Amino acid sequence: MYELYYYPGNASITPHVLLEEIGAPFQLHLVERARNEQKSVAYKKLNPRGLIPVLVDGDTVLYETAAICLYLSDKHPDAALAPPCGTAERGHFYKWLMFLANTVHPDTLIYFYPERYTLEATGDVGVGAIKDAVEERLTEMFQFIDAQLVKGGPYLMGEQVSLADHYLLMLARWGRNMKTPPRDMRHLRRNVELMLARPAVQRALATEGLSAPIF
Ligand SMILES: N[C@@H](CCC(=O)N[C@@H](CS)C(=O)NCC(=O)O)C(=O)O
Repeated sequence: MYELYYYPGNASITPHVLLEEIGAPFQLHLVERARNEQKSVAYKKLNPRGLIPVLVDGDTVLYETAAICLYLSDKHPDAALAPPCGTAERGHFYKWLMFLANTVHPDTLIYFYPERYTLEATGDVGVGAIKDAVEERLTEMFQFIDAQLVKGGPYLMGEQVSLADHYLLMLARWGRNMKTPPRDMRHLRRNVELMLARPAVQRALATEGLSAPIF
């Protein structure tokens, strides 16, 4: 049985949703962030980076959200979470997943933890400036995604939903308190609404106790 170490609404939400999509048995372990459990000696045996999520599959212990998602997708091809290997569609799918995981996701970390991105004691003003700048960058990225969806949506891969859309749902949700939130971008909003309507997504949100406003 899979085991997923999670915290409600954290990056664990995407692997959690995928496990629901797949329908394989899994067990959730709450990581107590209030007690900084992700930095404990025991947890760091699973993820030496001290970050959520971690997936355990027998002897296989994995961290990094995108890696976990691809691993689950590869193990469960029937769930059709990604286009077949060796196709042009697979190439475009990689492009989207890497863009989300390598470019958008790291900027969301700066947005949520701006104080970690300056060595100087810049005080509230400096930290606020970092947050403002990264919010502008994120807005531009979400607008870019919105513009791409105009061309070929409603999903990132066109007519076919993929785990990249699930990853996007997580990131769009995290942007919900921005001055120009993703929900104000028409095509991105449509994408997220379609994802939110999926029973697997609803089950994961309910289990994690996440209620409106979701994004
Ligand atoms: N690149 C990592 C980032 C994971 C990450 O930053 N997780 C956050 C929760 S969304 C976390 O564990 N934060 C706790 C901390 O920084 O101590 C991944 O994709 O798994």
